[in-house]
Amino acid sequence: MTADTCTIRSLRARAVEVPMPRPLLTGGGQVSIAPLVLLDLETHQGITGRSYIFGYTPVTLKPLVALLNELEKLILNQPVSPLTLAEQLQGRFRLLGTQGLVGMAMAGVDVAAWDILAKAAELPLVRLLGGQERPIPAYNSCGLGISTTEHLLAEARDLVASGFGAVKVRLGYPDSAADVAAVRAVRQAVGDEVLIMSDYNQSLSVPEAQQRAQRLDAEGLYWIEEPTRAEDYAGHAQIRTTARTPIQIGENCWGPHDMAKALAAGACDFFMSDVIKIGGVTGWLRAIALAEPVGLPISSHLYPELSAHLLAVTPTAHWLEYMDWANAILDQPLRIQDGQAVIPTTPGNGLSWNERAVEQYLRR
Ligand code: SMN
Ligand code: MG
Repeated sequence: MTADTCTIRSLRARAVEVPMPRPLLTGGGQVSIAPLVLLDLETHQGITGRSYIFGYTPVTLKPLVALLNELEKLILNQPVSPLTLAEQLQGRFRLLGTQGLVGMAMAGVDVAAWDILAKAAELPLVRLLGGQERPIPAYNSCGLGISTTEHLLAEARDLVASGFGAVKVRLGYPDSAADVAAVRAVRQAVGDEVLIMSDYNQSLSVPEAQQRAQRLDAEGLYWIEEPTRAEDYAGHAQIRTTARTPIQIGENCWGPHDMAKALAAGACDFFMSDVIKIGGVTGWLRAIALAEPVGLPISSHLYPELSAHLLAVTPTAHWLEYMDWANAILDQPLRIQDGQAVIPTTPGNGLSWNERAVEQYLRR
């Protein structure tokens, strides 16, 4: 089977609500279930490409499925060429813009299309992209929401028990002293060797962020993520002028174009790419090309299964964000060994559904 013979037969989109093993309160709101849309892009040649979209809130699930059902009509019978599909869909939505759900739906199709190419070539995605399977350092992002110090202590111990060398704590408590107390609880639980990332989920004003970052500088955090509104690149640049701890942003950049603006503004020390918001595999490849010449460390956001392949071909690869939120509906959840993600050697991106679980969590 060669890739150029594949043409699109159908696009199936199903919404599931998967309970999260550890519900998470962030500075930007509560997440207790993973609202996912599962995509199956079928070809006339019998190869099916897969991807999923994290919808953030169940409110997006039905609109995303409806959008994908409309997108199906636009791509039916087309060759599986992610770049051509991207160009066509970008043109189609030029007047509307490709942020938000439209951009996410497009990226979902892109990821599934690349999966088809990899399967047709009988290669894992990482190899199709010219790389090789290698262990990818991962931090455990499964828990440590805003909580009591007792809970943080116990949870942090759990999160490193399986060998993770890094965890992420959510901040944005009512005051700076409580932020510091949360970080200290996690530090007490994990010891000095484990890295602690932190995430404010956009909850502070710029002056408040500057004050809190200054207090946190003494705590040895590995990064402070999204201290203020994601699109306020100037604000993040301002925070960087007084914070010693590196500033991480990027999960809310819509495509490499937003990323270019963030970099031009000097908004961050580290960048984390969300494979769906950045525009799929195609968007990711374009984003990492911006990072390489300036030596900008690239981490991933959500989608650990897919991001492992992509970080393996990222010249400035940094950390994989590990969460187990899709595990329940996956046939082969991503394996973590000694704190590192293990890229599967099966053809494609490694996503396949546990149909019994999908049936159980299906949102009709
Ligand atoms: C996050 C993203 C999506 C849902 C919950 C929390 C957070 C992260 O910003 O970076 O993991
Ligand atoms: Mg974040």
